[in-house]
Amino acid sequence: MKPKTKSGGFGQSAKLGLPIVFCICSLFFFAGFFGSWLLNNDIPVASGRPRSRILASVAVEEPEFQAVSNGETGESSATSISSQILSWKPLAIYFPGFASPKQCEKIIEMTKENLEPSTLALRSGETTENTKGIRTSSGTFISSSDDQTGTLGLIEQKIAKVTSIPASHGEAFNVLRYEIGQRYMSHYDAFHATEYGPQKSQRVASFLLYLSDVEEGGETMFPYENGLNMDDAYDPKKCVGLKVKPRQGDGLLFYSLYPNGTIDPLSLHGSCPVIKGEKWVATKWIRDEVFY
Ligand SMILES: O=C(O)CCC(=O)C(=O)O
Repeated sequence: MKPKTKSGGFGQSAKLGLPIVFCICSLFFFAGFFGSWLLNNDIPVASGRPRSRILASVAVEEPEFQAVSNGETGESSATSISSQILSWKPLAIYFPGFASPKQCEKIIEMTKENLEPSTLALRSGETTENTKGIRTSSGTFISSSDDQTGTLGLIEQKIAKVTSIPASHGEAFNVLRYEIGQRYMSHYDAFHATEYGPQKSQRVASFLLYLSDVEEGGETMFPYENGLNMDDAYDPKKCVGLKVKPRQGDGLLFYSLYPNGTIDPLSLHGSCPVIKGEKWVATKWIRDEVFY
């Protein structure tokens, strides 16, 4: 025997169900529409606080640069390189992530077999003997044309971009290694004519690319930053003033000359002794003329 269908069975409920489904769908549609309108219009909610735009917190969009037409020696695309002014006195600018860890390792790898004790440009009366202890790192010079991997060439171009001084004004890279206790006492990179005699060209700026982290010590220091410590009592061994901790891949640019071409006395700088670990850095000195 077939079970009796109850009155108001499937056929009946289907008739009633359609309007109900329609009402529920409409309700969801209007709720969704109204909700998204609220979110996109920063309408204050019951608490009285404005609602933050959810979309804004999800995606931080990088600005897109529209390149304009370039001259024969220019570049066809626009780029941005992150930087932080560490000091105006002297002018010192920091570039986080200027080179990749892989590039840094490559530079260490290609130079580590050629290191020799670092030397100094001597003033009259100075000898290797009586300047012992001023600069105790070891290092080597390497130019981008000696690097078949192209790593140094890329970095050189990036330095030219951030300094707006052509790569042809740069000396070869001086790759340095500081072991525990090794340092470079405070000094100037620019040459005072009265101390060093006439020069073919002058050093305008220095770019340091940190090739390694250092566990402790090894900071690049600017003892006279903003006029600090500028009395005769300053001992160039003393690690004071603005100190920059080396971080692999980061760059530090500082200017030895003012825009009028005279030496900035506040550009005195040096390397604090390494206390723990090892410091690797590639220095590029940049001249006011093409350097041969
Ligand atoms: O190693 C440093 O942090 C500084 C190097 C330096 O002063 C130089 O190479 O002229």
